[in-house]
Amino acid sequence: LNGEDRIQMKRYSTSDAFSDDVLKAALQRPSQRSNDTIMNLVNPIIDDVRTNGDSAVLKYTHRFEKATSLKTPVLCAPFPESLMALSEETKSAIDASFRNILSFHSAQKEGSSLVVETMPGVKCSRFSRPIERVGLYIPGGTAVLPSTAMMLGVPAMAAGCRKIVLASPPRADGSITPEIVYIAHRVGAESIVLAGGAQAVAAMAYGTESISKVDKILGPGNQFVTAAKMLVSNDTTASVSIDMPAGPSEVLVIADKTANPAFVASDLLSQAEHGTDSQVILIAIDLSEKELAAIEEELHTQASVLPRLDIIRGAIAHSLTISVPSLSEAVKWSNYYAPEHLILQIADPHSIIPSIQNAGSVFIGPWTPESVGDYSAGVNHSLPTYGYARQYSGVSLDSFRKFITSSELSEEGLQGLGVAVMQLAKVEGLEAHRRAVEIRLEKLRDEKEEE
Ligand code: HSO
Ligand code: ZN
Repeated sequence: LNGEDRIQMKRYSTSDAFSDDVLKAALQRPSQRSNDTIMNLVNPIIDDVRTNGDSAVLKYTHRFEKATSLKTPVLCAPFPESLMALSEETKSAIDASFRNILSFHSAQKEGSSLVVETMPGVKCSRFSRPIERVGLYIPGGTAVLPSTAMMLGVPAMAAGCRKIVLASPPRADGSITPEIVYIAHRVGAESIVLAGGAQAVAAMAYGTESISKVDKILGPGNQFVTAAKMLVSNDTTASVSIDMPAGPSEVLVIADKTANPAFVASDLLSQAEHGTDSQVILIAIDLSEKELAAIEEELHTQASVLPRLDIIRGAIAHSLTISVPSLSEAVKWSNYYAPEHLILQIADPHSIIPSIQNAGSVFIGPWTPESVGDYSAGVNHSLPTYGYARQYSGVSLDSFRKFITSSELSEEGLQGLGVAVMQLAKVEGLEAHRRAVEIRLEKLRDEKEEE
């Protein structure tokens, strides 16, 4: 691997003659196929599944997954033991990760109800309820992702969702990877939809003869899955919501002189191996040419022996290194990019946490590779990509529940608040609103006079 074959990210430096605009252009996400093209492919599939149910789902699964022997698009609980046979190592790895994810997400229940007396006799409360029926999409594709089944299934279980449905494209023989079946069993899923793509999303949004309709669909997927999620959530007849728009995965590493070049390179590569559309960014703070070259050398040597080198090569082609003079400059560009994953390999990582504005999840210090969060630490790996970390959070317990508020006024409360309500109703010209208060205040006055 030499010359052109060298695995190397493009270099930029804020001290070059580059203006901010050049750097902003370099930090564009790899462009996605046009929205219209995707929508035109996905719309007819959704219509077909909505009208023809199971037979349409099966047709697409036979066509796209080549699983032509499949006769039914769903596997219902209780799942046979034979479909979740795992090695002891895998089972205990899943169990350990499961425990951590459950512990972190269950703790998110804390402080979920509140009561505030906004004025004497005016009590406002908020309490949560699980979303009853959720559909969890687990992508197939170049890697099987049982970890994603845990990242969605465990919080759904912790939130108390009554019906959990998983969907994942089956293998060509019609089967589902046993790790996913085992996790479905552990989270108490009612069924696994044996389908992928837009057809799986449509089946869960509308329901079919054998597939349960759900209230919310969560989970990452390719552009077809994302487009389908957006379309069904826009259709009021489906009455279904989604977690967030999803794009290709990405990581941004901030490294200074104290960073271990091998660690930095390994983190960049672990994200690059996800897909050719992944993007990895290194922000190097005040590194000498020699220090930068050491990271680049590590990137190249480590990549050369990785099994997914071809995918990595694709990702690295639109990835970059930015050299900056200071920590504050690094944070500025990181906030601008709003990475899904932010890794801090710097001397005092805690000092900059308060200035981090936009990131899906942060990995702090040399002993925290992104992989630990991807699988086992307890944090969620379903995170906002493509710059959506500016306005979205990753999946959490709250993704599986909603909040109900209540208010309760005493006589004293209405007497204190009534004037304001009546005046605002008057301003809005909504006389019935005003009267609803007045009628009560009159009653209180009458009662008082009788005494
Ligand atoms: N880094 C991915 C999640 C994942 N990694 C699953 C390994 N398996 C997106 O956050
Ligand atoms: Zn990953």
